[in-house]
Amino acid sequence: LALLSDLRRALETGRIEVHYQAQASFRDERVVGVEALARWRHHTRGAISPETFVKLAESSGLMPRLTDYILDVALRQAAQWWRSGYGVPIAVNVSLRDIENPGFTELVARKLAQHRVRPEALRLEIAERVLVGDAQTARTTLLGLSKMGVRLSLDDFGTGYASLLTLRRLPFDEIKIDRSFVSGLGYDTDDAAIVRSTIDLAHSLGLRVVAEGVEDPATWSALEGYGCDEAQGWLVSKALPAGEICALLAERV
Ligand code: G
Ligand code: G
Ligand code: MN
Ligand code: NA
Repeated sequence: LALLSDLRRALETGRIEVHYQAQASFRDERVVGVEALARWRHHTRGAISPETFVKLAESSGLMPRLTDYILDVALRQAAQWWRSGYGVPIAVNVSLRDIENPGFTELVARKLAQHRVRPEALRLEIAERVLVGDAQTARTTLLGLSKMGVRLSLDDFGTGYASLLTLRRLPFDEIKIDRSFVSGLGYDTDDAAIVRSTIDLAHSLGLRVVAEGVEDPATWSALEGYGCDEAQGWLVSKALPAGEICALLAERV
């Protein structure tokens, strides 16, 4: 409970930071996107993992506030990068709580207008595991966002139960293969089979594929051979503060 009120205060006083992790194209190794990742350095407890405070926000009703905050920070940053000539689409994680809110599409439209960012420059990531069941409001929200031009990513793919039907019914244009499959590529033949067939399946449905957790050149080569589109992971960059990732953007966009 103390942590919850500290989180609320951190959001009010702007003490949640946003770091950015680059995504690179396999084709030419250029940076083609960044993911915004929330970071919280608690004044006495030190770094609190996003898993902890995202879960806390989710269970306490604070999620809309967190998402609103991250969208503001990330879109302000995106607008600045575009003005500087090295703009790339920026990805923001959202939760089921967000997309179940009937006003969410409108909120995103308002924020894009406020920060003067094109809808195509924003990507929203939704974890696969949250999309079980038939959440009709969530579906309506995703369709509205997609119609507006915002791009949608199915995150942590492989960890949930999204069926082929889900992929067909919802307007995703990208999946992100969870790093638990990617990290074993070098030695686990099952992981290799899963990753290869996931990429083929996604492509045949017209979806682009991002591999998460690419940490070494051998994994990069394997994924390149499977026809994967983009890599995110420590080999490309860690999640870095805006001031540090912009050097990479200036050089590799
Ligand atoms: O890379 P990292 O350890 O920061 O991320 C841990 C988890 O927290 C990931 O599942 C990521 O999607 C989630 N996460 C990080 N930042 C945000 C955020 O701003 N909003 C939401 N909903 N989830 C986030
Ligand atoms: O939103 P998502 O669940 O995809 O969050 C990505 C998580 O993965 C974050 O916690 C991030 O810090 C972490 N991460 C990103 N790249 C790597 C990597 O190459 N290796 C490992 N082990 N973790 C990574
Ligand atoms: Mn993500
Ligand atoms: Na993920």
